[in-house]
Amino acid sequence: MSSKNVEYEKYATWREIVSQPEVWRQWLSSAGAQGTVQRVIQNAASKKEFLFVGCGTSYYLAQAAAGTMTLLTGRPARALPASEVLLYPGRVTGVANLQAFVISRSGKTSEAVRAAHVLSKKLNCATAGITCNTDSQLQAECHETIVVSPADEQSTVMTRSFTSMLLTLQLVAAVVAGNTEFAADLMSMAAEFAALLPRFADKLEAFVTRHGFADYIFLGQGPFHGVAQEASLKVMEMSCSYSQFFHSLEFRHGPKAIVSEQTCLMHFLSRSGNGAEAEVLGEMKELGGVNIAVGMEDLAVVNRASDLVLTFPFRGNELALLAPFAVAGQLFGFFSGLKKGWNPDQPKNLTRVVMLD
Ligand code: F1P
Repeated sequence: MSSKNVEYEKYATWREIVSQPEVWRQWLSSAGAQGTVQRVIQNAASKKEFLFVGCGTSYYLAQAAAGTMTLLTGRPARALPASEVLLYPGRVTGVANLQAFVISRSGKTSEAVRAAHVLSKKLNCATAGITCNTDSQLQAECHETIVVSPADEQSTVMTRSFTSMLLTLQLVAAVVAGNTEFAADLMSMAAEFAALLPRFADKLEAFVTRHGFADYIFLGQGPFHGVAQEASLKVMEMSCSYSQFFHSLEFRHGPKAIVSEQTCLMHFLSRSGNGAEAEVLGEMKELGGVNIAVGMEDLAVVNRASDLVLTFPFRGNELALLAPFAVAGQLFGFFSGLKKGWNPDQPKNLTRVVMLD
């Protein structure tokens, strides 16, 4: 990282962002042996379907976790905002064979706690919580609750809490699927990303210094769509910018009308869909858009049409890259906010927890 990172150290948000590889490595090295994690895995292994529930960042985390669960286990998994469980409980079906996961960094968000209560106490659904807070109402509503305390944050904006709770749920999915190789991939990813994060930061810092945009687009398919949603929220929360997310190939079907030289598009390129996603990237360049490519392979077609390329060359399961790809969005939001004069530690209009009467 540039010498400027000394200046960034005053921001809790920055310290939390750059701490992620080490927090992941330490947490993942012990999480699997924790009694609560083992009980959650045992309960989940007997279920045929999965439901992941959260609010805001935690809902986008739910999306990425649901995609991972289905792709690893072959069993149906979906994500719902906590508000949907409260307003449309009829959308929760098949509870006898359903394992629900309620995700909340604070474990205090009113909608998340109330949704856990509806799931476990009204619908009699097996409900596991995951939080970063050691003292939360969520735990009282769930049958088991995983507490990822090393990932808790001082900041309002969620960064390492998102990635660490996601990695935990991916570890659960790996063990439920009997996929020990993927569990190992998560560990090796954490080790490899420690060296890459500073490079990502330097490149994004320089890119943001050179450019200013009127609007932002984040594109991803499969579980990477959850990462696109979260990256979009980071830019909104930290830079107060207009930002949207789409499935990569969906963007052609109308929304691309907004693309101009003032539009920045961050493409999360998966290995499974890379060719198709890279075509969209090339077409957006032709429309005048400014492309950031976040991928795992060095592709000439991507390099030619991108204004910034962030590559994590990883030979393991691509799903292990959901967390590090999210970090690209976190850094982009951080630098974009600073450039616009905002303080990432004091995001406009936001509170750390949304508590309702
Ligand atoms: C959920 C959340 C965050 C958002 C803000 C307000 O919090 O919506 O996603 O960034 O901090 O709360 P939680 O339920 O995960 O604690």
